[in-house]
Amino acid sequence: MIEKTLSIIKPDGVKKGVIGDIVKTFEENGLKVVAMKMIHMSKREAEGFYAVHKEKPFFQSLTDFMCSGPSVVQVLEGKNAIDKNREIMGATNPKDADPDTIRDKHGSSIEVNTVHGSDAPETAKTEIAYFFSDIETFS
Ligand code: IDP
Ligand code: MG
Repeated sequence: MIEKTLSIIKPDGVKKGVIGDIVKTFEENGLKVVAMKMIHMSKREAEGFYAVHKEKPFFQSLTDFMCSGPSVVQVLEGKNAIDKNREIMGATNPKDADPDTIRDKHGSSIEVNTVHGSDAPETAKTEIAYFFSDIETFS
C-alpha cells in the first residue's frame, strides 16, 4: 500500500552535516520526499509533538534536545512507507540498531538518535498534519 509518513532529521543530524546522506538513503530505498522544510522547534512545539511521552522520565531532556537547533521535517511517500522508514532508521537505541541503518551510522545515544519516524497510520496522519498543511505536501 502506498503510504505517507513523517520523518524528522533531528538537531544532531543537522549539526553533523548528514542531511544529504539520510535523504539519499530514503531515496535509494524507494521512499520519495513529498514535503520538506527546516524548522527550529520551540519548547512548546517539541512538547506538543512528543505529548504521548509526557509522563516519561526523559520527556524534559528529549524536548530540550529537540529544540537545541534546527531540524528537517519531511513527508516520505512509498510502498509501506511507515514500516519501511522504521526499518531504514533502525532501533531507537543506536546500540541495538542493525548495521547500516541511519541510527547505527549516525546516532549517538538512545536520546540523540538522529531521526524520527511515525510508527502507525494514525500517528503518521496526525504527525504530518502537525507540521504541514494539505497544500504543502505533494504526491
Ligand atoms: P522511536 O523514536 O524509535 O519511535 P520512542 O520510544 O517513540 O522511540 O521515543 C521517542 C524518542 O524519545 C526517541 O527517538 C528518543 O529520542 C527518545 N527516547 C526514547 N527512549 C528514551 C530513553 O530511555 N532515554 C532517553 N531518550 C529516549
Ligand atoms: Mg515513537
